[in-house]
Amino acid sequence: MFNEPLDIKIPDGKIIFHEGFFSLEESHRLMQSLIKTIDWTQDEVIVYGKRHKIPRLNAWYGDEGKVMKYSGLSLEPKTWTKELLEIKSKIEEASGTKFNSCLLNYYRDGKDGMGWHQDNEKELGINPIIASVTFGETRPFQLKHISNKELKKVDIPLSNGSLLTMAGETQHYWKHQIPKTTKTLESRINLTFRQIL
Ligand SMILES: O=C(O)CCC(=O)C(=O)O
Ligand SMILES: [Mn+2]
Repeated sequence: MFNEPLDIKIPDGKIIFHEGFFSLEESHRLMQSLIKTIDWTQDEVIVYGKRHKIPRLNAWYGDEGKVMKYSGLSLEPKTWTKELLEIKSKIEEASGTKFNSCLLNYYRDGKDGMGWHQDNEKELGINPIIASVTFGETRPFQLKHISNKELKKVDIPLSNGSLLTMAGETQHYWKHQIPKTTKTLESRINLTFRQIL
């Protein structure tokens, strides 16, 4: 039923969605250990001169020296944990791609989210491959084309244990977001593996 990677056809981009990439049992075990072992923080950003806490917890792990610039933040990576290396090696094997960094986001409930953005920081290179793993609650991952208004929004429900890969020109032409909702939701952890040049 699950376990077949699906090519989600979008113009000007490449997206592969693999539902049930991790089994339910693995997903549960990994989510529980990530909650405990990751050094979660709630970063602040400055928008129009005012400080705001971002609406989620986050963490940055990776190879030494791979500094991440993200929404005006400069994050030094923490050292890989056992679970992160386990997840990384599984997705590297499946995708045939190596990753040296991982941004983790912990959406505590529906009030946490992430606004429209592109993962187009210059340290990711021209056409980055970004592998996104979800544990816990299903949240809609929405994409909208930056200039072609004829194209409909794309909405992919990222379920527990799923792996979504963005590649090709996706980061040039599409923005993505995890919308906030007033619905009562359980928590969700997302990991985006990246290759910082
Ligand atoms: O939580 C998600 O699925 C998206 C995360 C994301 O877009 C990011 O970390 O840049
Ligand atoms: Mn992103």
